[in-house]
Amino acid sequence: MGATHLPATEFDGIEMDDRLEAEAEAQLGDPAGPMVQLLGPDGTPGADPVFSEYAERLDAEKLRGFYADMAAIRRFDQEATALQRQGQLALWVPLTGQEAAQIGSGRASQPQDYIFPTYREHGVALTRNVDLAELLRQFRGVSNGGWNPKDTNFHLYTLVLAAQTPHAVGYAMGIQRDQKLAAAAAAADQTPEPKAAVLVYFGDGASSEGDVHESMVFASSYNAPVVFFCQNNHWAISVPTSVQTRIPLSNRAKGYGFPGIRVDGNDVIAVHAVTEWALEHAREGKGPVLIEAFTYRVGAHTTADDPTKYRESAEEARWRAKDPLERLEKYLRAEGLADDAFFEQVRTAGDELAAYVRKTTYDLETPDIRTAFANTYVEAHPLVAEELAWFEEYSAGFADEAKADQAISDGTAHP
Ligand SMILES: Cc1ncc(C[n+]2csc(CCOP(=O)(O)OP(=O)(O)O)c2C)c(N)n1
Ligand SMILES: [Mg+2]
Repeated sequence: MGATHLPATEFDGIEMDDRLEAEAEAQLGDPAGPMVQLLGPDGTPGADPVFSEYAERLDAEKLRGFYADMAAIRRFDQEATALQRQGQLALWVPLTGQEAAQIGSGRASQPQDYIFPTYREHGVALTRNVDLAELLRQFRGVSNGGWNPKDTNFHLYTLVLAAQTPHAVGYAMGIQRDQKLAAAAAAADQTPEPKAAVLVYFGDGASSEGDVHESMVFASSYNAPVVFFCQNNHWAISVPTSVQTRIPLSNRAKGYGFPGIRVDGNDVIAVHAVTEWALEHAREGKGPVLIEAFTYRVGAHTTADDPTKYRESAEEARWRAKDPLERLEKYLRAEGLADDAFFEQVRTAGDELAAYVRKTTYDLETPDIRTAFANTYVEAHPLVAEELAWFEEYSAGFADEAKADQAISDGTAHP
């Protein structure tokens, strides 16, 4: 008997990697519009009839800020990975490679916008002033969330794929209705609130979930002020994007009746321009937009994953050559917008951030287990009370062991 095989899937042989993508698209007869790129991998600026204008608004300070943000979040990512490896976090979800997609889009948002992330949007969290140490609370298992979304308009992480997309559209429809009331108030001579939009993140894998389809139908039907931001990082754990779609994901928007734009997700300037345009479009009442940020997850899916089991290192090397930080550094240096002293200062700030995050993580207190029972229902519930009583009795059975452990650590245990 030969070796057993998994049945072949109908996707076998339809590889839409970088090289073949244009060919495959041409074959399908419905090619995407060109990918928006304003800064090439070698740091050379590009041009675009619509989006160059947005790039021109960026002054040197803004561009240096993008670099500093991307470097800070990459340093944070390294530190969190190390903390997980040292047993200080239960799990970590790295973002390396996706810094431009996240910093560019997050920096395009305004304070009144509301953001729904997945579980990898640490860079967007930085742009919304979420305390990065708080972000680690969930990954250390001491909190179900970690921060108060009302403080920053940055929602809690959602681990159930695509579950945040219907929430985001519902929220956007709420904004739409509030704005109608605000317009009425303005007519009565009160100052109107600034217009807001929703920015919702999801991955190439999540794009296959029914939730995304339903959300896009609702968003289109109601002309909701929402920007769908898909980070196509080429992998959904071990499943390549070619299994999720046979056409560029941005093309799907056409079927729903709103604009879809593919942008180079490793080009922070282009991502910022496209997202700024899309958020303006949504805030002005022109309806939803889908952005596909074409990027790459350089590291593992999570610290529990080993990508060498399912992809070639040559593919990783191809994408490392398109690194978002390196290309902006080249541009800043070539244009004389930043010097060695600036890059040194960014490195020092990154190390300080890492030290802060490490110390704060060590200091996080383990919550009293009773809070988990107390937070189950708003009011006391007899079944929960019964379960707590059982749990306390069960835990009391370990009291002697706990005492013995304490004595060992105090050095007062007798041999
Ligand atoms: C509804 C649901 N199904 C499956 C999973 C398990 N899961 C977690 S992450 C992931 C892959 C997601 O890939 P993608 O949407 O491309 O996002 P990425 O992790 O690449 O950022 C899967 C299948 C889940 N969390 N939720
Ligand atoms: Mg993915």
